[in-house]
Amino acid sequence: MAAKFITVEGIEGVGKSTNLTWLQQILDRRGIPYIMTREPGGTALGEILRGVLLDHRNTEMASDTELLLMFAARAQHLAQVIKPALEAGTWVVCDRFTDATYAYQGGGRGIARSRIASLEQWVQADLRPDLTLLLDAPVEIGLSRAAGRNQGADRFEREKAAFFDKVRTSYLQMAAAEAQRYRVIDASQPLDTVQAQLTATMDAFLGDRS
Ligand code: Z5A
Repeated sequence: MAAKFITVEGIEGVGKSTNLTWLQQILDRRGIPYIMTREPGGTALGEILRGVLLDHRNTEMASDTELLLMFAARAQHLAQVIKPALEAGTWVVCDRFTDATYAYQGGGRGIARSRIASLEQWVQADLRPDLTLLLDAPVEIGLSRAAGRNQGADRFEREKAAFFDKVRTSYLQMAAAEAQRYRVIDASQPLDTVQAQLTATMDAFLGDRS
């Protein structure tokens, strides 16, 4: 099986970080070589851009600036980390990727899908994830879990529930439109139930590979 590119998506606080650890254990048990990375970020330069994007003091950032910075970080990430890993036969598990741009900058900020699609084509050419795990839960659950972590809210986390509703709707529309690539996990359930869904989903995806 050629190296696969797996992305994990979902709204704020839905449990991506928690379930990435579980996913890591599943891949370890199968002896699959992989790297875990994230967006925005994943490279030294990308992490600097992440700092700019998340800094709550950058209140004046225009939506187009936000969009272009996401793709600038992504171009670096693809060149420096993602493509070299896949070419070397190493699987890539990425905490968010371009679907987050469609959901947040498209659905949330209202930027036209066609504009995002042209940047996607420019930066990625034909590279797309092989599998996207969408952790889905109502916005109030995600926000209350995130609030429970007791960290200072970043620029996105300061958005209102209505923003995250649009983001969630956008993710669910993409999942329906691209059912081949997407697997929707009901992340509103207790953690052990979510993990069981994830295990079953990965078992089906990985098949006999050991
Ligand atoms: N962004 C964008 O706009 N455009 C783009 O193209 C990209 C990103 C790539 C940073 O992302 C921001 O960048 C993001 C979108 C934007 N902002 N937002 N919102 P991020 O992924 O780094 O940040 P995040 O979405 O805020 O993730 P997070 O805060 O780290 O949340 P999480 O990873 O999904 O959740 P968690 O930390 O695993 O869990 C939250 C808490 O809930 C924690 O205490 C857990 O123990 C608990 N938890 C988890 N699962 C459960 C269950 N099942 N039951 C009960 N409690 C649970």
